[in-house]
Amino acid sequence: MSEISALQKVRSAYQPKLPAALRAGAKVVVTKGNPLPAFADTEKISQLFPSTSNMPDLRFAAGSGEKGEAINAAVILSGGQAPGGHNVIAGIYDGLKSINPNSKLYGFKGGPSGLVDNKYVEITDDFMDAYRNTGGFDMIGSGRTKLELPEQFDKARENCEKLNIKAIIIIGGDDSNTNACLLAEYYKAQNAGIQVVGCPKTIDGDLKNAFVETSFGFDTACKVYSELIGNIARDANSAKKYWHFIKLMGRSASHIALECVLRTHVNKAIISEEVAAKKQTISEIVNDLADMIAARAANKENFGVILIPEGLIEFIPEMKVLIAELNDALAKNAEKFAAITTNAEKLAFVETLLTAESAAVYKNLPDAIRLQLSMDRDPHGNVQVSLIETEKLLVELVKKELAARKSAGTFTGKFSAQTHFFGYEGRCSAPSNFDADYCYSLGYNAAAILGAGATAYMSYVGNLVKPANEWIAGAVPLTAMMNVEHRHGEDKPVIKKALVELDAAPFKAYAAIRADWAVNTSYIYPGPIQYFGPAEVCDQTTETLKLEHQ
Ligand code: FBP
Repeated sequence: MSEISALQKVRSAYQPKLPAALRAGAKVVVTKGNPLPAFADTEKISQLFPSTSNMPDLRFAAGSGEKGEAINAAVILSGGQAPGGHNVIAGIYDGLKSINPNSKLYGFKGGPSGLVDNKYVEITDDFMDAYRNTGGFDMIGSGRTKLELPEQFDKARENCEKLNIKAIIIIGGDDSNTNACLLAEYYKAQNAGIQVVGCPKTIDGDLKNAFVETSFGFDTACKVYSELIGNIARDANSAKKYWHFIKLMGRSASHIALECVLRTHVNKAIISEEVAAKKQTISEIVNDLADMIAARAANKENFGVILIPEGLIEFIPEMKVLIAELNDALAKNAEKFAAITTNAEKLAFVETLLTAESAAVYKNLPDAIRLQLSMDRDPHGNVQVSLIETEKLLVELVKKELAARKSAGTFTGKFSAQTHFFGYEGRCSAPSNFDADYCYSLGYNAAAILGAGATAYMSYVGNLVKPANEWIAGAVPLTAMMNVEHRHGEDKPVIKKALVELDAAPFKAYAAIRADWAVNTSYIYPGPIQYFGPAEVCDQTTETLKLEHQ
């Protein structure tokens, strides 16, 4: 590896903390709980997963340090980057070696496709050491290929057999762990002798449930974004001349926006799930923002910070209908649309394809957004909502609303806005102490699951609001988190994605204080992640986790 930073040099020596159950090695004493059926659609899940449903959860206690059989295992990273992925691999590597020094770990490259295409690297001490406590997924790469077809499973099995691999660990989000479960079921039903274990990854924070407290990466990503938001809030409060509209990553759920507002106390975080629950229209959202801006202007505070979740647009009922109509109409009229040469004609043509209600919504949007909605499509013909510049859309609409109020004499303040999008800035940061410890523990624990001979489990490390030495370790059956959902015209078994719950503690905490934060300048400036220093600065977890579990 080329030159590394001074921080990375020192940080590479950091020894992540493990739960007590794992400190004597990954060969652990296992206690089985009661069989855990799927939390919903129980019968259907039992039918679809005859070999892996209704398994008990497992709790681990420290073993005597005895060794077990050597295990050859494969690891893949799946989906978007999240801080701490390399530490999960380090945990698996050290855990496997603690069971038997002859164990081997193969990293399959570029995500799930690496397993099918047989692209791998054997992980050695030196190779592993270069990536300990670092951010990124560059050690073996990641990808978004879905591993879900029997042909892929057979090919992966063939490739594993060549290397005598008896276990696959999939580090991924809800979809990747759903696919881990399908793979585990397939192999178990075939008696293939390959265990499959999942680890919960995603900065979005939407892989959590009664069994999983949080996905890794959420902690670090939110801390990075909160540092940047705090810096912007301080700039806003210094210059007193801009409203900052900040879009935050998180494809669908608003957990990141909620956590960041709780950390920084900025004026507003729009929560998509609330917008959907209240069936808010885009003009209601814009009016709310304009009211807040006017209220602050009345206090001579013509500045502020607003957080916008990446997935907002799809949670606004009228926009959801519009997007669905556009997807459908443009798929049917792709050739005609492509033949039109000017943007103005394209927009006019699209309008003729929509119902009267959607055409009215479409017409009211700024041209740039109308073009983004009509043009940026993914390979399946769907609009790429994450590319829609919602932050700019809201600025344009708020500007229009305030101009109208100014003409009517009901707004006398100033409105000048800046837009930002924070996403990739947070995904590859060096993991916070929390994520460094949590990820290493998840990986080490995954090795313990393999040592216990289990398959179709997710690595579980819990009690996370307590210091790491009080964390508990175990495993949760993947099928316990599944339900059946209608996706792309079919009923499919999937791990349920966790959206922000409006009756849960994190949202309620925000709802209780937001009227104050909206009007009064109450900013907190969290500053950068600290790796060395007092525990109250370095080892704190997220506000979300604290509120959910204390
Ligand atoms: P995962 O769900 O795979 O963890 O990815 C999440 C995410 O970071 C979202 O927050 C974001 O919308 C998306 O990935 C961006 O994807 P890409 O890396 O393909 O641009």
